[in-house]
Amino acid sequence: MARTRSSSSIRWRYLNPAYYLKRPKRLALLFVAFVSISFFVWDRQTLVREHEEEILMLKEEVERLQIELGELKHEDVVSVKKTNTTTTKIDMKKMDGLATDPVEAQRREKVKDAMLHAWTSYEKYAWGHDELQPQSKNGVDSFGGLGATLIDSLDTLYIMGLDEQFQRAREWVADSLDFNKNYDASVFETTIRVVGGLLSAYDLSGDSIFLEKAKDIADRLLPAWNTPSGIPYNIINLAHGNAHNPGWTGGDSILADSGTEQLEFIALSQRTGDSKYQQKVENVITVLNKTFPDDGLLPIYINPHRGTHSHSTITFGAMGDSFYEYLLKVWIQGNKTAEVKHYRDMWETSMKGLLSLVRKTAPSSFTYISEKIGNSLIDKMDELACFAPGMIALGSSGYGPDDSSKFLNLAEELAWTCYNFYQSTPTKLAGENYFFHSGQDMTVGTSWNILRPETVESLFYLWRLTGNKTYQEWGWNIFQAFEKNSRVESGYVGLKDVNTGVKDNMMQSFFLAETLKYLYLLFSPPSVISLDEWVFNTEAHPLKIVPRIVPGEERKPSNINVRARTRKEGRFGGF
Ligand code: DMJ
Repeated sequence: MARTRSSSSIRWRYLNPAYYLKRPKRLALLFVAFVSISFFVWDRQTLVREHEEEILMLKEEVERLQIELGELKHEDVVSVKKTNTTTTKIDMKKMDGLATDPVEAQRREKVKDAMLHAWTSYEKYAWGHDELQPQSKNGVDSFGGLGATLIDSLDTLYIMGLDEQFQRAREWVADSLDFNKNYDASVFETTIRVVGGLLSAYDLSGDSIFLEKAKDIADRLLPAWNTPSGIPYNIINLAHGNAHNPGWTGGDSILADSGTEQLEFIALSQRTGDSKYQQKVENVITVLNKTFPDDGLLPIYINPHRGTHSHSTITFGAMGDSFYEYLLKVWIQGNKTAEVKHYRDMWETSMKGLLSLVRKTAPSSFTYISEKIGNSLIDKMDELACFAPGMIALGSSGYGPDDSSKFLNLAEELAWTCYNFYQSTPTKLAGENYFFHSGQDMTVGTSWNILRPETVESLFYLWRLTGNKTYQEWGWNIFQAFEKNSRVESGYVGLKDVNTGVKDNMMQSFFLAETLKYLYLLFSPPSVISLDEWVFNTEAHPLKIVPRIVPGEERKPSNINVRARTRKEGRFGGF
């Protein structure tokens, strides 16, 4: 017991301060131990606090990224994944969830409703025919019975998410579309509407039936290029392949009709891997380039035997227009590479020529593009030439900064003039062409309106390229004028006279292919058919930009849409 008591009192003496006061070394040791432990604990706590702060920050970062990812996913639904080798598809239904301006969304719906009205009327009264005559409620075969309106509408239906309508049209293409017609078809019209419409439907949907049909009709058109110069005849019999030019041209080929097949035939070569289509149409540009004038302005008639131009009108309107448009667009379609540089060069030369045709009205100083015969300028501009502001804006970014803004300004000035072609009439719809007499600004010449798209096409490009919402307002005003004057019980009609509003009896196929599509895109996010990934043919059919094929070095076709896909397979392109 005595031993226990004495060892316990020895243990407790360490708690007695007097013990340390007598032993300063141990006191110092104790102090050092206390400071070290305190520092260690403080250090741990600081670390924990810092980690907690870091975790909080990371959590916030994760949340922010999740929100961004959500937004990007929405974008992806309506855009097309940029890839050279995968099929693309857009699901427009998801657009409803997009956080766009509510006014834009409402306007987009109104345009979609207009398309539905036009399409439903066509389905009801003109199914399978080229065009609908809405007043008499019947179909007419203005293009040989190729279902022009149906084919022209495929991509518009697809982009608008009108799936059932698209599907019914697809079945007609698969089961009833027959090109073996003893009919003298326009090479130009058949190419831009039928080849272009089918290729666009193929690029969007991935359904190989469209490519098969595009190849079928292109093969029937191809003999038109078998001329001494390679400049095509503009008319060909679809069953027999006999080609010729219309009598009223005096045997000549028309500039626009001969130089507006490049995009479609190059696209066909890319998708089939067969360069023969591309070779025929690119040769036309090579031939024209040999005698290309310094101002890049070609008269509208070309001799298909000699490959030289005849003395005739120079214009950015009827019969000239899309030749210039395709010089620029083939350069874009060719990824702006060295291989297609001559297209850009020719286009820039033509733009110098265009500048020489630009004049201003008095008293309001509207800028317009005049026409030319010989050395004389004619103060006239077609509404058809109102595609030019869009084309100039599209090409402006390829210049250096000074020229770029100069051309963009010109595009904006011309678009203002074109918009005023509409605003200056009682119906607020443009006539077919305008004359400019000093002191009177603009006067309608031919006063019909056949639902043409060129002005809204330019508004679409200008809105996309400048972000200026004014162009949306102008487009909306034009749309409302169509609604007011052209909408009838069974579709849409043109006007015989924009002054009186008297209606005609024709719903042109380009109203569904172009006018309504450009209006719809004017109120859609820019990622829908992005201009970085698609190029529109002159009938507003978007073609996917893919790598060029080099003739003579044929390889596997560009692998966009190489296998048929049904809509049930879901989205592709990474949505
Ligand atoms: C369309 O067929 C095409 O836009 C063509 O280039 C010109 N004419 C019509 C529309 O007006």
